[in-house]
Amino acid sequence: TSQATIIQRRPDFSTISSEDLSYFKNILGERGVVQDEETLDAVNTDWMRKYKGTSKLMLQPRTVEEVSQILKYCDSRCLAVVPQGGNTGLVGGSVPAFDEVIVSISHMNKIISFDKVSGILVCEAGCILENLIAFLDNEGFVMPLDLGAKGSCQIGGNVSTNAGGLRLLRYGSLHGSVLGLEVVLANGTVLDMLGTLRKDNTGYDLKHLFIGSEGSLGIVTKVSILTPPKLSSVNVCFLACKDYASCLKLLLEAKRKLGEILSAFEFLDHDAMDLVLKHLEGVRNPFPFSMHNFYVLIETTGSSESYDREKLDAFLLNSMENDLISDGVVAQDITQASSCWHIREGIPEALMKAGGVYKYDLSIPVEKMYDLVEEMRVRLDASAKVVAYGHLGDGNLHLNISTPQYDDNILSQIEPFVYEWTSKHKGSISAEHGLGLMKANKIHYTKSPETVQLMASIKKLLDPSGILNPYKVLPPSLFTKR
Ligand code: FAD
Ligand code: 2HG
Ligand code: ZN
Repeated sequence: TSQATIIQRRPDFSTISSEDLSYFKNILGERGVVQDEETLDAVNTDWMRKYKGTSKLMLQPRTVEEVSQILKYCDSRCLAVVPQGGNTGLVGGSVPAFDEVIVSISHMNKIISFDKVSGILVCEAGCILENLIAFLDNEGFVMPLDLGAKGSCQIGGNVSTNAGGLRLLRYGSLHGSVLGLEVVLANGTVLDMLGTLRKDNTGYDLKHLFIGSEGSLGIVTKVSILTPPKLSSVNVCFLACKDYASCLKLLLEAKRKLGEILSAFEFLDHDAMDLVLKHLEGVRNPFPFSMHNFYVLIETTGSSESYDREKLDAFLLNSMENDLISDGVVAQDITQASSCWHIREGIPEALMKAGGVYKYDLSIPVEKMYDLVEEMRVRLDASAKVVAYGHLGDGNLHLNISTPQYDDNILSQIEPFVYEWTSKHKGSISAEHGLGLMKANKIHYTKSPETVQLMASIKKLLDPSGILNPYKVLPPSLFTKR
């Protein structure tokens, strides 16, 4: 992509030698050292097939000691490293920019302990989110985060991107629910911060540095996380709204009337729905006989079926009377509920199938959010489809511009306009996906120069040679040797 071509490989990084390979085989065994072309092709390529590296080596450690030995060695040899989890990241952070060594955490996937009274789960970083969800379901608990990539993404990747997802509205961000981490620093030091306490104000709470640092400060090897109990009563409804203002009024009403049982409030516009219906198999339009401009998915989760249903019915009746919704369905069983969720969660996949896509993951004050979408439609001609959806309840817009193929002309119509607009409205250019390779040079649109400087100092302190996920998160120019 054009983003990737403007950066240069750092000449001070080494390239893999046969001695390096012998060393890695010695500590990991043959099976932990992957060099076959097909596998490398897959792990060099991101989920969107937009970013592609040229790494010749993937390492698959199974223990924290192995991760420590790998990093200590890479640091001494000045070999750059990219930590990789499920490789579902959407900003080019999980694949090499050039020939960095891929350190895959996939084989570190054991559940270590679960305390049924406190709900605290301790596991290795390579556990796939869906497997943790299934494990907890059996114990009568749920993960405090859920996202469309759950079948592949790993908890270590979720922590490293501070993934938000579909339940943040209810359970808050990982900065709240992650209680502890084990992390390996660039020089191989193992930081044991794997606490399981709700309260611990002893000194600086360093784990927060690693939550959302996208593999640039250390490799997360274990996670301790607070999980809420699974509640018996879940309702899902899929509603249609005539305009964006009605969606906002509906959000306010949902917060007031559904209160403590509200567990998700997601929105998509007409173009997002169109795309899903066109590109995903087995999706049914809940309103086949009418066109709507906006759709809202609301989920409630509580402990009393009759009480929750009464609340939801009163909210829906009130919203209809006040003309906030023009149509709606309440899922009658789990199958119907999951087909509502399938529409919402399937949008990224539909976008991928439609051709080229430019993704913007923005936090914007909700009243202004859709103005950007409309302005963008005015800027672009009809060949570019402007698709908007996201976590409205969290003020997070996913603005996606879908094109038949990647086209630098279109890109220049979108950027820097989208970043300038967001910055002007005091928004964030990365609400939940991180900066990765895509936005390392854009951080100043959201963060002040002093803040970026301090981030760079922290990076230099923890990773003096800069081997961990170089070119990502912070502007590469801050780390070029003079
Ligand atoms: P990867 O993609 O492998 O890596 C992501 C970043 O974390 C990279 O920078 C990588 O170097 C680093 N990393 C990974 N593992 C480690 C580790 N153990 N230690 C240190 N660094 C590590 N995001 C949301 O926030 N909300 C959503 O709703 C959401 N929905 C999605 C839906 C789909 C269909 C897809 C494809 C993606 C979605 N995402 C969403 C993007 C999200 O960032 C990732 O899905 C997820 O959190 C990344 O986990 P992963 O294991 O795939 O990490
Ligand atoms: C989602 O909420 C993900 O579906 C992906 O964060 C967003 O595709 C996107 O832009
Ligand atoms: Zn999202």
